[in-house]
Amino acid sequence: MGDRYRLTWSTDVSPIPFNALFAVRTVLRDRSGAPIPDGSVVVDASMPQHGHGMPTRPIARPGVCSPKLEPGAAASSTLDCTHPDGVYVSEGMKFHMAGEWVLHFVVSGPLGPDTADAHYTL
Ligand SMILES: [Cu+2]
Repeated sequence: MGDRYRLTWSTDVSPIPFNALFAVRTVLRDRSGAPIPDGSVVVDASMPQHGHGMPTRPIARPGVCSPKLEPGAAASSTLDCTHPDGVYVSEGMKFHMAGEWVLHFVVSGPLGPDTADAHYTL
């Protein structure tokens, strides 16, 4: 991670299961520790020693959404989504091989874009 954000992550199943779906929960904060609810976190993973990724494509949950109503306009189809407490969840992760994995986090938010990698050995 660059120096724009603080990122912590955990999984819904621990340790990460072999060849089974799991979700990653990321908490995004600024450097002072305040949660950032209005960013985005995209998670992917790969095995650097094998040159391949996961067999699945994870999906980032939109967070908590409500219709965005603009003054004077009819109901809009636009949704206004937020991530209370800076919590972002990506579902559909799967590590189908034992070995070294790297989780890739691509962050955007009010402080600009950033990325982070985290190593995990299954
Ligand atoms: Cu592999």
